[in-house]
Amino acid sequence: MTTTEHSPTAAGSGASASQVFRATHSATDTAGEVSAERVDDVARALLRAVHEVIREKNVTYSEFQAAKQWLMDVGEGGEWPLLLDVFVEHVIEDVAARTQNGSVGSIQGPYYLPEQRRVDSPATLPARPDEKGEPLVLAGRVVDLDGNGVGGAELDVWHADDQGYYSGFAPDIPEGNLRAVVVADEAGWFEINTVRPAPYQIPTDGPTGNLIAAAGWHAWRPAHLHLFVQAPGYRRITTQLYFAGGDWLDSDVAEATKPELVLDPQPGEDGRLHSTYDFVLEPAS
Ligand code: MBD
Ligand code: FE
Repeated sequence: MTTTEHSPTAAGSGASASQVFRATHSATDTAGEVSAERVDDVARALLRAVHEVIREKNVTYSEFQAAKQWLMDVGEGGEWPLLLDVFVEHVIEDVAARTQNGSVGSIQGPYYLPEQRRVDSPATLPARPDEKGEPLVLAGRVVDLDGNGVGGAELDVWHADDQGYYSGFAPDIPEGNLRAVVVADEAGWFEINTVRPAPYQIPTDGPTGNLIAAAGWHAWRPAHLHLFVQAPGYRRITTQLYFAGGDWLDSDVAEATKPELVLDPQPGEDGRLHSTYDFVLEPAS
């Protein structure tokens, strides 16, 4: 998968995100086994909601044509994954959370890349020799619902750098940078050494950024770490961790923060920021 050679544009990161999505989700994965009844029910409700907005807001022909143009641009810019993950995924996650008993989750977003380097805990995420950003140590334990350690649990971690850019979706960042599958020890303990990421800004030069600017919104997500936490026999957790006091924490454009997910790292004697977090896995259904 070549995802590194893109210009620093919305089109570059959008094309990468679309390409990765297609490569990691087969058509049958998503659309294969949906009954006509379900499609009828959901698609009809969706269209009804659109019709209702048009009537309520007196949407005009010229606004309709502008919307059509913009939707075409979203597709051509490869921004469907970005747009949907920013504005819709948090509600999908809310619905999924209704049946979840382990740790609190959050959205996946568009920038996960599978098959990263596996590193045993205590682990250091792959980083450039001169990687910018405050050194950060996240340590904790993966446990089951009874509080027993889950040995060998995997923490698939990815996050933006000190400039808010993700490897694979911005130019000049080495493949796999600030991404790894960290393997907890036999008692479920883990330690992850990395750097504190910066907030993320949606590219302002693409259709998603155009909408945000046209509406007078802001384009920022607070700084965050992404994680999948998983072990055989357990339901996988998709989550994010944020930083107390960080910018945009109370106004995430993707509405994906939760109070339980906010870290408050403190400087240790080694000069690095330290934080702890435990993950609770429930059995797979
Ligand atoms: C991100 O980094 C992200 O986490 C989400 C959810 C959407 C866009 C960019
Ligand atoms: Fe992100």
